[in-house]
Amino acid sequence: MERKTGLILALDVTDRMEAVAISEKVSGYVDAIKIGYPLVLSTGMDMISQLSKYAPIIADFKVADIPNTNRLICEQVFKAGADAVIVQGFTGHDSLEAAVKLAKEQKKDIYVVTEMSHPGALDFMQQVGEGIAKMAADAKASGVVAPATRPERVAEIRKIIGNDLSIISPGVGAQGGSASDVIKAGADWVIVGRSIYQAEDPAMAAKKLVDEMKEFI
Ligand code: O7E
Repeated sequence: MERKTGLILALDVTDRMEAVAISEKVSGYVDAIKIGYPLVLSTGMDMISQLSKYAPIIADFKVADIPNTNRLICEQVFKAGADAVIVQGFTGHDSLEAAVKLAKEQKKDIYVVTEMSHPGALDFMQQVGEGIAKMAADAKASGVVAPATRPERVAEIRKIIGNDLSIISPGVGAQGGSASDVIKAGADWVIVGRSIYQAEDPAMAAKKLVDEMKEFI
């Protein structure tokens, strides 16, 4: 994924027309559009190819299965036109490696969830986040997902993965994180949903975030 703005739209709307209208409005400000269960379950897998004319598509299915099933899922998602798939890391190295191997064969990307951005991530995920980051680096994934709500954790995770992997970071705006703070901490992209798609003017909201990050990118 090429970094021009540092912004990824999380398009968690459930209406096809709305999804297309918002994508059209913000396409000049985003490097990718992340879509997941809310939109795909309500509209269908063809949403991936429909939106791919506006930006590269990151399919957020947080894939978490045995190696063979991970591979089968990723195959279908890439076939549908996605450029990247999000997988969970807690399933371990073999499950991750199956997804990464397939992605490399198809010149696609895998991003691995380390520690999530919501408060409940402190119950279990934070304890294993650093280990997952190390595993993602060893597996040569394209990058990891780390929480914009905790920039200090993003900085820790950056130290573990070095500069070969990217960090994409959700939790800006509605969840309380700051785009410029997390970019300064070491993230390459912020992933933003509600602050853009629920805004009166989604293009203006996206532009504001891009302007805020510009000097740190
Ligand atoms: O809070 P919002 O509306 O800006 O949306 C954030 C998006 O990022 C939403 O799609 C949510 O599912 C996702 N997300 C998190 O909020 N926290 C995480 O830790 C991980 C994700 C995520 O997208 O993981 C894969 C990239």
